[in-house]
Amino acid sequence: MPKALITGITGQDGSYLTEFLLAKGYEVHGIVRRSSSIARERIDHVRVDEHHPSARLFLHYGDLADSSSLGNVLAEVQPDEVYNLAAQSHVRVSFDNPEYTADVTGLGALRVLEAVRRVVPKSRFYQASSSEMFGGVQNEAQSESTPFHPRSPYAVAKVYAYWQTVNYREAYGMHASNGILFNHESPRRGESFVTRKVTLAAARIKMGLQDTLFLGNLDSRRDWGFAGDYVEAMWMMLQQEKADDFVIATGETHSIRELLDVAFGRLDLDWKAYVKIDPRYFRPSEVDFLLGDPSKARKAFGWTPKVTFKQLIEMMTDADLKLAERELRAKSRA
Ligand code: NAP
Ligand code: G4F
Repeated sequence: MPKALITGITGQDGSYLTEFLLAKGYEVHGIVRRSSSIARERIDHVRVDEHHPSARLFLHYGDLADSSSLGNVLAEVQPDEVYNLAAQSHVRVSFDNPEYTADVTGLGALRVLEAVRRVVPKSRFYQASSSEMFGGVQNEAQSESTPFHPRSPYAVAKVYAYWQTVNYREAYGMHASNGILFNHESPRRGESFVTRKVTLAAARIKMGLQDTLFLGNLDSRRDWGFAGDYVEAMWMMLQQEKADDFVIATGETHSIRELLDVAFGRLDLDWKAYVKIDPRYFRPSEVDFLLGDPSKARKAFGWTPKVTFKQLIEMMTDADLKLAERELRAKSRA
């Protein structure tokens, strides 16, 4: 049975990748960090008693800031594939916590790479690289050959991790690949990213639980896909004979205003009556335009996205409406 180790298993992508790999017959191990309250909702539904003979999902304490924990877990698990998804992944927050972001998102990747090189050098490695690395103003589709121009501490850290991954491939012959993923979302997306913030607010407004939605820049454009489609691309990359770097995107770009149209429109609401601009949500430097060209991945291993932008936002809005209905029921019982 193949074994995979996932850092960031409790995050959006970690949870979808866990489901995907378990369905493929993998034994899945995840690194979780200690926190004062346990936040594992995204994987609770797939967790069974780790001591049960049929268990195939195991969690280990570790942290990307702690090399010893990474080496110890790798030595214990001996994985065939390592997916490095852990990060301080919020761009706005990276301006407030630049050094921490550099440590976890940048150096953290180096710590995982170095532990893999020392402990399980034959293991295949996936680095969660980001379209934020392209950053600076461009008006055409971004591909593997587009130069990087990072515009936040987060993006700078991701560029560092990207090049460390390339370097470990070239210097040590490791099977190490970068997935340069454009924004991908789902009902499990963190509530402070713009898609989820919008779909949750639209649903709560519909249920009378909220009356205003404060947002920042409505003019930026993103290439938004569905996280469930994107984790398949991560796995496909590691099944290639040769490691390489691939853009994963839909090839379509949409503005925040279009996102608002679809989410509020789904609930027969006009967003203009509820949205207010709050300067706190603007960034010191913005990435105005992201549009990915995924043709290299399509040619190399046949990956294409299945869920459209409209389907994605409607899926998220419907899921958040259920949550809002539950919240309202709980309130009226209290
Ligand atoms: P996410 O939901 O924010 O999940 C991040 C994960 O990293 C969580 O499991 C978190 O654990 C863990 N983590 C944070 N700091 C850690 C540390 N010091 N040690 C160990 N684990 C730590 O992010 P996501 O959307 O799933 O994204 C997955 C990866 O892809 C990230 O590296 C992100 O930067 C990158 N990426 C995401 C997108 C996107 O659109 N989603 C696009 C391109 C690249 P807790 O649960 O304990 O917080
Ligand atoms: O949803 P966002 O916070 O995502 P962002 O900054 O594009 O980063 C996400 O995607 C990256 C891939 O390109 C990942 F690497 C990264 O880890 C993360 O998952 O913001 C999207 C856009 C920005 O232009 C932002 O300025 O939405 C704009 N926006 C407008 N109002 C807002 C808000 N973003 C947030 N989070 N909150 C607002 O109120």
